[in-house]
Amino acid sequence: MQQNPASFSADPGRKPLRARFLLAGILLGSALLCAQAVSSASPTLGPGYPAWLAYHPVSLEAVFASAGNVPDTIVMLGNDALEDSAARELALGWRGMLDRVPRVAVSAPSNEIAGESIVVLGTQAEVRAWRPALAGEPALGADAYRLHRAGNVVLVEGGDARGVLYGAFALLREIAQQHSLPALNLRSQPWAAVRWTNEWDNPNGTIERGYAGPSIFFADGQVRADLSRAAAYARLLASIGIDGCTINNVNADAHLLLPENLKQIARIADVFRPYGVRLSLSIDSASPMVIGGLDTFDPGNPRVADWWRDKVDEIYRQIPDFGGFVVKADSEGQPGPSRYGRSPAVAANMLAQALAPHGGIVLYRAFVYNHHLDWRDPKADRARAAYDIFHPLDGDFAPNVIVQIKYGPIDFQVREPASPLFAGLPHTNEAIELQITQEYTGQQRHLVYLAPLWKTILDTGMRASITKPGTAPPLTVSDLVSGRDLQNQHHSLGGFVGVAGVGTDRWLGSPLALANLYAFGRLAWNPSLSPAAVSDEWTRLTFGNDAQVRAMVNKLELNSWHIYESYTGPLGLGTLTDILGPHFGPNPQSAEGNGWGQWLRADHQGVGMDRTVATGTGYIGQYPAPLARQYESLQTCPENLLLFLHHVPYTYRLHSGQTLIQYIYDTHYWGAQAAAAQIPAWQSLQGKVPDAIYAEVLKRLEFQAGHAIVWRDAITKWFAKMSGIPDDQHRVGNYPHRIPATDMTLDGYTPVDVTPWETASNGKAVECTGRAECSLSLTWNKPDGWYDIAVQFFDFRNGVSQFTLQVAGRAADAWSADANLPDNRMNGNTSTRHTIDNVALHRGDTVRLIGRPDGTEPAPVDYLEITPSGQQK
Ligand code: GCV
Repeated sequence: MQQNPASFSADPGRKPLRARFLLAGILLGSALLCAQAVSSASPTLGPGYPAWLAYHPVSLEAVFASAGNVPDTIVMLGNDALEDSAARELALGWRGMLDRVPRVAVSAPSNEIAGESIVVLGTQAEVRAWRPALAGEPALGADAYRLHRAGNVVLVEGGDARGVLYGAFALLREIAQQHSLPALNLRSQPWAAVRWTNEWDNPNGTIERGYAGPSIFFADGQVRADLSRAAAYARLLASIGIDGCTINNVNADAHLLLPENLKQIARIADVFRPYGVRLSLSIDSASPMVIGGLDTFDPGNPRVADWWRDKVDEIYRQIPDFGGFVVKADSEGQPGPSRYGRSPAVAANMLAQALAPHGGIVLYRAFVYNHHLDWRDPKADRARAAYDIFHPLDGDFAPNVIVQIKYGPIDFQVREPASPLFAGLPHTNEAIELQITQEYTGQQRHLVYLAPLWKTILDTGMRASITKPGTAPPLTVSDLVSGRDLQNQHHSLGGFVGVAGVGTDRWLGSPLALANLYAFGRLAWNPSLSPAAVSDEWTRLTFGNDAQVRAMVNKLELNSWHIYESYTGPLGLGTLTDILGPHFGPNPQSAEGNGWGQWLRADHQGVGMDRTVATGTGYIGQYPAPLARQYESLQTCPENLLLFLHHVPYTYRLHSGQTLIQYIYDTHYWGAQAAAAQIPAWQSLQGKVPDAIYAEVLKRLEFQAGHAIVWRDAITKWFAKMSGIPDDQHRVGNYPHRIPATDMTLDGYTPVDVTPWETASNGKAVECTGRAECSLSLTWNKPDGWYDIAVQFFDFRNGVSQFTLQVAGRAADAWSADANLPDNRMNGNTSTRHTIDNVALHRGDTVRLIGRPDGTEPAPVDYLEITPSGQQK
């Protein structure tokens, strides 16, 4: 039964409710407008891209047993903005999934609803007041919800109004997955109190480590006039239980705290509020000097404390539900309390004191380290820093301070062990910092579903329980960040922070990367969920319930981290990317010989940091004894962390019997092949997923397959040179189908050296400068046949060079170097592959590549690879 919105009217007998009922009508009207926007946007990737809130049609019978049972009325027991959002969301879901337009009513006396199927939304207190017998026992806590079916009532009951909103999203999730509702009875509460994203947005609209376009909050030094995307983002966050968002870069601009800017920032808080998302700010700890006119920012100075107290009071006048501060201090050039010989605890507590009267908190980041370490010192170790600095302060932090700890001791690498600091703060609130934006994991150009990586950390058993020593499994990282202490009691605080980096380009740019934002929220809510379950949920919500789509998308997501790890950094060595540049392409040498401390310690005999207690930096000794014992010994150290913890000879035999060096070669070849195999896997879904999403994902997977070859070749060549040990399958450095550009006949192109050498054939490529057009050519002198021609060129961020490939004088293909990759030099960040399949070549044909430079991009080319069609590359 389809209701016409125009027929909404209040019950004439219940006049006092009329105004509220009309309000509901207006709300529903806006919900419907929104619904239209969502449904027309869903097949596209435009501004209204709905991500997992796509609300695809479902089978009414599967969900409600029969179409007649579908509730057509949503009753709000309360009068709260969050409950309004819940009702609006249900209306959207009903429209998209059930093709119904539900009536929204603001009260539900029992005589009005007798016999009618209804959804009732209310807090536990409201449900008790309405129908005491329906209220759940035991009491629901903050943000918790209960979904319950009793006769004709589908109850969405919240511990508070936010819980009602979360319950509404949970109900929609159930429906979207076609779970049967008649026996609905589900309670859920968040694992940890703090579930925030950190956005690293700058006032000028850029985003540090963001890979999806400009900021949704700021442009040109101002808060955006149009905050509709910020509101839509809050809705996405609420749908996965995220309750806080820090809107600016941890490398913070103090000027955001100026009164005129706070007024504007309050507008963002206003659009977050209906979704229960509290706004917070990253701060520059030197603000009292930078914008406050003081001559010090010493946290021990009462004038500084007064300045912060006044500033915090001012913030709360503008933003009454302000969440608090995130602090990056004494880190990577940011000022901090060390300037005055003060500890992080002194700095954090001074801020905490200002925030406490308002209920605000401080998330003080443990990412504090010296980036001018002496790399010649074999005992120096950046991985030790967080524990060395923060462990001695355990117990010194105020109750509204949380120490925010990156998941690993270095920096969001493709694999790291859990930071030992999680176990080192038994008397301090802790949060784990995960990274949703793929800084070191392919920048959304490579498919990497991060939930399996995060789970390795969250599930790491860190500390034995004191109440049941030796009997219970050790407390895991997820236990510790939930606020459980050694006595297994809860601290008041703890949680999850996800560095999201969403931008205007459909949130994360890559449609499949959105599984990471979704997974972050779901794991922050319930870290015992499996990555597979979360992927499946996300897939069904995003693409619907088609079995083939589910199976394939899940397979792609779940295999992706392993594939990426295989062709980047092996066995815990780190991502092996360009750490002095954009952290994207291969450049292992960049990690060595500088003060940043991401050293590989590779030499001609072996590789890996010796972090043992016996002979190394002693880092392993920061772990609790059982874990330290396991990590210390080569025999028991998990092999996937081997090179993080030990310096190992290339000839060392892994448990499989394979040598370390051969393992590195083999996994890199396997990884590149597996990346290529993702393309036909995705192609099998053509016509089954929206065309625009299909095309966008295909484009990214094709890029990834080419870049995986760049990675494979660079890393294997680098290790072959370093170790002097050849690949026993003769693949490394031996590319029989490749013709380096420098070996071809050049017309206008000139050879240049490429740095690092391993990212181009023989360390050289060709560039076209001072001419509008250059070309390189060869005469085909192999048998006639069908061939795939891969052109390896460099695609800079600036400039759009044009390429044309001609065979025997006829154009075989033409393309633009328009990928906007994160560098303007020839190297592993920009090396790109364009493949033309099934080209007929005859002996004697001229194969010519014409390049037309654009601006500072000189149409650079590395090589052509001409392979019999169908043969592995
Ligand atoms: C915001 C890494 C990133 C930086 C980031 C820093 C941090 O070093 O590369 O861009 O700065 O981590 O987390 O503070």
